[in-house]
Amino acid sequence: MGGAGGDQLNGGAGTNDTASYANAGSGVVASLTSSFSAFQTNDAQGDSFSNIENLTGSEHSDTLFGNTSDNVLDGGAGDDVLDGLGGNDSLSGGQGDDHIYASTTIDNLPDLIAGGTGIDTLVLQDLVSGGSYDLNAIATVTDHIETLDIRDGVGSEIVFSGADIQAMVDNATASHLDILADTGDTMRLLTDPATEQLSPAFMSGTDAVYTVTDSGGATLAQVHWQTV
Ligand SMILES: [Ca+2]
Ligand SMILES: [Ca+2]
Ligand SMILES: [Ca+2]
Repeated sequence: MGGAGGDQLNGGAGTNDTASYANAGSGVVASLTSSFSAFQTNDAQGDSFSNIENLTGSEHSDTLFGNTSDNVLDGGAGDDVLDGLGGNDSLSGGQGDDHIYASTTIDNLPDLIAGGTGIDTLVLQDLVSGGSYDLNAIATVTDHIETLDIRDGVGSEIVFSGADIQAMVDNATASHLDILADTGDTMRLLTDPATEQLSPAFMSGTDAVYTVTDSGGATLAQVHWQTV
């Protein structure tokens, strides 16, 4: 546990060692990637980590960076920012309105993205300009996320099913996902049009609440597309 002042934290052998700031009196910026160590603040300022794979934040608003290995980042309470920086990470926001960054590349698919309580945002990274990304893989590992942010400066297509939105938001047929998009982004239902439909039909550039309905017209989920 890193207290005030610069600490050298060494987890020793094993692949599941945690540096915890759970008792810190204010939020910390902490990074397992040493090149970001100059950005560390408060109880994490001056701390260096070796053989540490995981970080636990305080009950205040923290920013936690992992490294290229598989990390467990737990923000705890407060409005936290979590970025695993590659590998198969487990990223838990806990209480508060959190922002969790995750790569869309297969090799860096997180094992877990858990928003916890609050209004939580998943920021997708590494989307390909002109490419199409199936949300299913990341939706499968995602819980309690209310907002999807794909504003990365490139135009890409997001494809999904009603089940994917339900898996991400975890509110059954009342699942409502806000999507924050660039002007060049589009979305499409991946499923057979005879099975699921968007109502109204998606119009690129039109910000609206789109309802995913099943073949009988029943609501499965809603997507609020917002170009901002
Ligand atoms: Ca926190
Ligand atoms: Ca990582
Ligand atoms: Ca949260």
